[in-house]
Amino acid sequence: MIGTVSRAAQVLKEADHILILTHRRPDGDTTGSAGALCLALRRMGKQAYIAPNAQITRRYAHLIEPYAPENGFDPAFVISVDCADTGMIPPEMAAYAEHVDLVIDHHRSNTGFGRENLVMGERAACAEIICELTEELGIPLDREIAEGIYVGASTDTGCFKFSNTTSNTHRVAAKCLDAGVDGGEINRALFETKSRARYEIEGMLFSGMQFYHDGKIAVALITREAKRKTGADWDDLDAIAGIPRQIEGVEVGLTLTELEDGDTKVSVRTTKEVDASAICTLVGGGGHIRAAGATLHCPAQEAIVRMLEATERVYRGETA
Ligand SMILES: [Mn+2]
Repeated sequence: MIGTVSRAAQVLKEADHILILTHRRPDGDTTGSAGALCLALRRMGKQAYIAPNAQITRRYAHLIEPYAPENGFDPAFVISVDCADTGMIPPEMAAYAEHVDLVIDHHRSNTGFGRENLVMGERAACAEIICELTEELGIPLDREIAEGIYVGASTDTGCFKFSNTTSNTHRVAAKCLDAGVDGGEINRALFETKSRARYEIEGMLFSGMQFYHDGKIAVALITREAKRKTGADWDDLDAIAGIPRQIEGVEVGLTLTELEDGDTKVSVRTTKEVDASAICTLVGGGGHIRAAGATLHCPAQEAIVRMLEATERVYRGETA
């Protein structure tokens, strides 16, 4: 852990005119954490806003869009949530990336790029840290604040299923339920409902899956053409990287997505046998032990070769 919850709370008590930053390709954790924190700060009587995120999707828009800054707002204090490094901060927020006053995050790879940093790598979701912070600040957990925290905890743990889920995650979720959050409804919307585009792209992903290393490595490719054909957007692709690992015997699921600019986004999901972040570190990315990622500046076929090489190196016990 870098920094303490009590130190972060003390810093927040003194702060005002606050702007909260979320990460690129915003997920439920960065948006839920931002929304809950913004509300908590407002309950303390502070002026607090969330910077608009150009890549926000319909699934999570309601968590941050109501808190967009008013015209002419000039922040005196900047907070980032769920961002491991300045590279994760979207380009439209670049002016603030080098001047973050408080970093709140749970990525073990966090570089500590803030003036103050609260990084708790043992937490499954950044939202868990937000929950502890609100308690330290003495802000009662109401239904509205709890909804953001619950969405963050649920999405970063795959609906409380992934191995990163801890007793603390469940305690945080229990507090949110006590505050009036409808967990069943949130999880149905996030995990039990799929768009037509998602259903079609999953079909393509399953039929095109390739296996290596005695079936222990599965590679799925999402091409630009598949995205165009199905009309799938980032929202439809949310958490799709978990699919290859669902197949029995697969220890490493590599999901590659062709980006519009010619780069390839890679998401790695592993079972307990393999360290996903070790694989991604070898190709310039990072992340968590079971879920990590990287962006490779090459076409997808070349990216597949490089990822297979990196995975084989990790199997041989080599590290970066
Ligand atoms: Mn997170």
